[in-house]
Amino acid sequence: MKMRYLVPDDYMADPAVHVFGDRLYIYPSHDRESGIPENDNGDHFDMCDYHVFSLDDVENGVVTDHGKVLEVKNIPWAGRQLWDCDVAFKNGKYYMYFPLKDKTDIFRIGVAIADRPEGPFIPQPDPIRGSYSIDPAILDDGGNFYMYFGGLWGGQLQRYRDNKALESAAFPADNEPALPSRVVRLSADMLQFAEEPRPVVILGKDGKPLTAGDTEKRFFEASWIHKYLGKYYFSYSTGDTHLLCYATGDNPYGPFTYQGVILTPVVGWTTHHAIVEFKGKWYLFHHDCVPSGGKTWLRSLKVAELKYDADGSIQTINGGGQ
Ligand code: FUB
Repeated sequence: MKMRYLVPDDYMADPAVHVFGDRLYIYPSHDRESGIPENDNGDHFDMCDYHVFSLDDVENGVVTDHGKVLEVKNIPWAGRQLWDCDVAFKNGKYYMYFPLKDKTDIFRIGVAIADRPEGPFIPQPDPIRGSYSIDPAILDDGGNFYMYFGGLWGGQLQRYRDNKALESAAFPADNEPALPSRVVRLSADMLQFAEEPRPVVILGKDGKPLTAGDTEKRFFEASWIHKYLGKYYFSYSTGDTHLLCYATGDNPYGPFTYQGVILTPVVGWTTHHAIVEFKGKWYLFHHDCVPSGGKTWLRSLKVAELKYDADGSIQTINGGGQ
């Protein structure tokens, strides 16, 4: 199939995608022009609501916009910036996990609940206890639910070690292990962490953890997780080197071994994705800034078919940028 823009009339980014029933649901960030100048802190990603989209045929189907399903103004603990969310289904309810800065400008992860996949989602009064940073992605592993999260720079992950806030942000030296994404099992009621978050260690082919200086391979943000032929595929953005990469492992906690590039750089700064199987084909949902003429904070949703080689490797897709 050809790459396809999914929502040509609005700016949407950071897709999380799941099949619920016989439809595919897309949960993106909703980009907007708020006039905040671009900076390394990501202040220009000043989103204030989410829409949900669904379709029944990825290649030709009409994309239904289910409208606004959650707004910053209705979240009791809100400060600003609704970034990449994800949604999970358990026991008849849909749980949306979203990162948002609280009133002290610290990112926390909140939960909102709906009766239907298209929302509306009603937020809990407080963020998840012990949550921090951004980009939650949920794995339903046969009824056990795991959240992967974290992001560098504006995502604030460099402000934490061992799940505790540092007095000030600290990056490892280039030859030290890279800062990892985190994984944590969710509580039975889906509203809290059931344990302390653990590091998602990515090993190089030499069996050693990737280092902070290995910027074309190490984790930066945009965690996603899917299973293929019994293996766990952890995928992510390398941020300032603009690649989507993946690593594979044998269980949800890893370690994962680096495998390669899924998507070369797109037009824009951020790259972010979801991988999902629907009606017998695999798809990569992602975004770029072509329709906005390269404005990094106004991104558009795209989809391309994703293919595996016989050994389970993912074939690299050309993002068309840089
Ligand atoms: O959309 C805001 C941020 O940009 C996301 O949380 C990151 O993953 C990046 O795509």
